[in-house]
This record gives sequence, structure tokens and C-alpha cells, in this order.
Amino acid sequence: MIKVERIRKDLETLAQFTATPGAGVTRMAFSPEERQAREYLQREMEAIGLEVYTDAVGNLFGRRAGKDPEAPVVMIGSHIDSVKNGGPFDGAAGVVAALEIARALQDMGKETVHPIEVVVMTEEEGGRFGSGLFGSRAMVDGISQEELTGTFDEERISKAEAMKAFGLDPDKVREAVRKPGSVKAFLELHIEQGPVLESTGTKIGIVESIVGIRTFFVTIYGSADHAGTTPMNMRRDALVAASRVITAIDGIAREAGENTVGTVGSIQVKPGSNNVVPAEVRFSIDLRDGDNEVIERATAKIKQVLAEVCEAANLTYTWEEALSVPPVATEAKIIDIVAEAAQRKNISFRMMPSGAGHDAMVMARLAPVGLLFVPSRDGKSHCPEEWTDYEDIALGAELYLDAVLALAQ
Ligand code: HGY
Ligand code: MN
Ligand code: MN
Repeated sequence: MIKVERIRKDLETLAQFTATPGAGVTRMAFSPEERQAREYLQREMEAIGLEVYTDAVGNLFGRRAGKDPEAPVVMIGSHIDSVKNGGPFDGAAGVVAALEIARALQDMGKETVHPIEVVVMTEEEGGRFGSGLFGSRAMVDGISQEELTGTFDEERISKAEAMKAFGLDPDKVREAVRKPGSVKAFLELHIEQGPVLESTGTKIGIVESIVGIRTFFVTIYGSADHAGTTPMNMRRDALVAASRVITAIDGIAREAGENTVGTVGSIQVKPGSNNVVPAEVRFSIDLRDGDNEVIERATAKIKQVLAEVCEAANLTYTWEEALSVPPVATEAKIIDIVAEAAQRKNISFRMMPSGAGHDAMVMARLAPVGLLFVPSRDGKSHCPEEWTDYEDIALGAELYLDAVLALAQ
């Protein structure tokens, strides 16, 4: 059965693969730390006889054969890339739970009709190149050439170059696309990253819907001038304009809808010297809501404010869309299987929405999906303080073991 000690060992091992030891987990896509994490997981997959393979975009799979090799696979997993100085559970908890389910099936000597695939998705966070959900989008929609050559990390390395350096061939990304009907279901266990489960003393969150996400990047262009000799009325200050737009985004998000959230999480200022008027500012916009209409309206308002502010200040700007994923509902049948298993095992659960984005929201375009949350201590995530009890992950894995057996038999 599910063994919490194996879950603990996996997560404590993975947490060591970070570019910022002592300051949380920083494990960017196609980084040396990610390679170490993959190699560990690959060894663990091979140790229980899974057939290990990597697809054209770097998604890592451990395939457990079914009696019918042609039957659509039951896929279960999550991601191992992280945000900067993030926590050891975001994504990794779901990958480890999937691996542990495969171990439990092995221990039980269970044979299933459908093959089962443990999946480690690549670049879910988008922390390195700005466009996340990369591995799942590659399986569902395919990835455009401009995303590969037109998105860059902080060292101006393109995604295509990073993939090549990692041993992948960016010209083959379309080979990662999965045929419709080839996946029977996709299950993802994830930490809640919010306060609801802990504050209500509930062990499991069964997610009914996942918010839609739109990510944009705005660059405002002004002119660099001497901070001491340039009169205020002769400046074209890109940062002052950006600050007006960013403040407006906060107000628009607060008014757009009851659950709308709008975040400007990253900003770069050029040249970035304290005695030079900022010439160029690039910032991100992350908009989310359960209703796509609300996101659309908020986006239109932000665009209007940006145009007005820049026109008034005689500045130019660019607007790039990096991600657009609509809200999705998870599969009722999977919800029922998990709820029934939780009742039978006397594990407390509640239905809830997901304010965080997950690969499941993309995979929903390919197959029925399930998303299950386990509690986050103090509701914190995307920071070194992120914590989830191993026992809670084990409970979630128990429930998904039942779901995998129900779906794959
Ligand atoms: O941004 C998110 O919601 C997720 O953590 N990638
Ligand atoms: Mn995350
Ligand atoms: Mn995540």
C-alpha cells in the first residue's frame, strides 16, 4: 500500500536539487537542478519496472504496461520545476504521489487493463521563460516556433537553445502532441497553496473547477535622461507611466469580479541606474477568474488605461500575450470516485475551486481530469515556508490509488 516513508524520502531528496540551497527551492526548467531531480525520479521509476521515456519537450514518463497495450492510458503526475525561492511541495508532491501509487500497484501485484503513465511535466510554472504549462500544452495543442525562439530567460537564452542544451530537439516539439482518445484520464494531486483546507480542518480538497489564466508582458518605452539636469516637464519616464498602469491594474482587478485576481509579479527597469530617468520598463500581468468573460473585460480595461497613460506621456509600448488558458471543470465521474473513496476511508474532504493554475487545466482539453488538493500549512506556497505534512500527501495518494484502479481496470 501507500507508504508515507517513501513519500518523505522522495520529497526530501528532491528538495536538495535547488539552485538556492537554504533559500527555498529554485529549480528552473532545463536546469542542472531539474536534471538531477529527473535522474533521481528516473532511477525510482526503473526500480519498480516502469518503462521510462522522455517526449520531445522533455516530459518524463514512467509507463506501467496494461493488459491491453493499445488502451488509452491513465496518466497521473504533476511538475518538478519551481518558482524562484519556492517550496519543496509545489508540483513535487503530485509527482511523488504518482510514483508512490505505481509502487503500491507493484507491491500489490495489480494488473490493469489500461496502461498507467506517471508523468513529470516540464516547465509548468513558466518561471524561466514566462510561459508556463509548457509540457501539458505541448501534449494538447503543440508548441509554436515563435514560443521556442521568441521567449527568453534572464540570460537571454531562448527556450529552443535551453532545450538543445538539455539534449532535446526543438524542431520535434510537435511529436509530443497526444492523439485524441489516447489518454483515458489525467489525475493530478497538488498542494492547495491556500488556507481553506487547514482552516476548516479538512484533509482533502476535491477540485471542481480551475480558474482561467491570462498572462501578458507590457514594455513601455521612454527615454534615458540625466536625473539631475532634465527638468520634470521634459522627461519621458517609463517607470512613472508603468507605476500608473500597475496601480490601475490593481483597481481593475478589485472591481472586475468577486474572485478576480490581478498580479504584477515581475518588473525590469532599464537602464536601472539611480541617476538616469528610466527609459524602458517591462512588467508581467497575471489575470485570473472562473469566468472568461470577466477576464476579457478586465483585459480590455487595462489595455485602455495603458494606451491613455502612454499617449498622455508621449511614450510607446508593446503588449505581448504569453499565456491564455480558459477556466475548466474537472470530471464529475472522477470527483464521485474520489468522494466515495474518501467516505469509505473516513477521510474528511470538501469540494472547492482552484485559484492556482495546473497542468490539469490544459490536459482537460485532451481527457477527463481530476485535481485533488492536500493542505498547505498557513496557506503558504511559492515561498521557502511552503509545507504539507507527508501523511496528508499519503492520504491523497490513497484516494488516487483507488481512482487509478477504478479507471484503469
Ligand atoms: O501560477 C500558478 O497558479 C501555478 O503555481 N503555476
Ligand atoms: Mn506553482
Ligand atoms: Mn504547481
